[in-house]
Amino acid sequence: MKLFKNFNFDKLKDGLSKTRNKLANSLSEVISGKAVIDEDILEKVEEILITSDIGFELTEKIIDKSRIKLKEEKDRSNINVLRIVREELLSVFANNSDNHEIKYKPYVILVVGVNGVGKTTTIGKLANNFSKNNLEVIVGAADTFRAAASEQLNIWAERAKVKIIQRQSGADPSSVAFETVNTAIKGNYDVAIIDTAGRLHNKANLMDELNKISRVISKVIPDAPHETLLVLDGNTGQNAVSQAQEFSKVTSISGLVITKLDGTAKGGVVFQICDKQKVPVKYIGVGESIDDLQSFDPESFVAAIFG
Ligand SMILES: Nc1nc2c(ncn2[C@@H]2O[C@H](COP(=O)(O)OP(=O)(O)OP(=O)(O)O)[C@@H](O)[C@H]2O)c(=O)[nH]1
Ligand SMILES: [Mg+2]
Repeated sequence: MKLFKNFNFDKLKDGLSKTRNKLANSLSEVISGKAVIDEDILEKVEEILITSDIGFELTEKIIDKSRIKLKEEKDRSNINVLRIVREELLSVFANNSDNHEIKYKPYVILVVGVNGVGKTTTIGKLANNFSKNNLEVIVGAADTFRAAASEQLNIWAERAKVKIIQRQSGADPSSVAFETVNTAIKGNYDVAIIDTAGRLHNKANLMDELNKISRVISKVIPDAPHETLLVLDGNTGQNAVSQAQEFSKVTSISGLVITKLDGTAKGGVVFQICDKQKVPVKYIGVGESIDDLQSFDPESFVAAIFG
């Protein structure tokens, strides 16, 4: 069974306009009109890449390759450098397989990430997309930490017209997850999505709780959760990079969701995270409304940034 594909290039391009300005347009400005690309220009390119949240290591890789290729090639015109940068950035996603397949029923998705990154909103958007594609969805409010969290998920569940499992705040998050997965089995649901509290990556007890939720789910279905999505706020740049590192140390992340890519100049961070984590980006958030979650497509993402 195929997962949904939600894709709107214009919306993506629109959302990434600040990133495009910072990255691609600045590169063009530095390079265009120059007959020969020399060390001075490469230094400027390097500076633009670093300040575009692509990260030091990835930038060095790109600059080294550019240097080698420029030596090899006779045509040192501006288009070449831009092409190298573009190719190298795209190659970061080489392992970003287009794995949008539901192989199990119920397909259990656990959603994790620090507070405020957009977990609950993403679940609402995911539920809506699945539901629109004729999949029966159930969501579980395992964020029992904050009183309003369950109500917020409930609002999304109503919008997406899907079932929700809720308990009073302070209840054991694992028990909510357990009940959600059990109800999914009994009710013959296709997808179960579990919301979790915005745990701080430096709080060991919260990380333990996350592992406990995972363990409890796998007691009901041995292979579950089939997907553990880490949600990162693209707008936080370097912070998102360190969150990805911290989370992958303690739990096995199968995919990334990068939110708030609308209106940020820090979209370059997606390259850095993917380069460091070797975990595929599955979805990106480009706005606050229910249709603003897109399936991540590397080629289109790069094309949207480079115009
Ligand atoms: N512009 C924009 N805003 C977003 C996006 N995704 C989420 N938001 C907003 O980010 C804020 C936080 O979203 P939540 O879904 O509550 O975040 P959370 O991770 O569940 O937060 P906690 O439950 O506190 O841990 C809300 O105001 C959302 O509307 C996005 O892709 N673009
Ligand atoms: Mg939440």
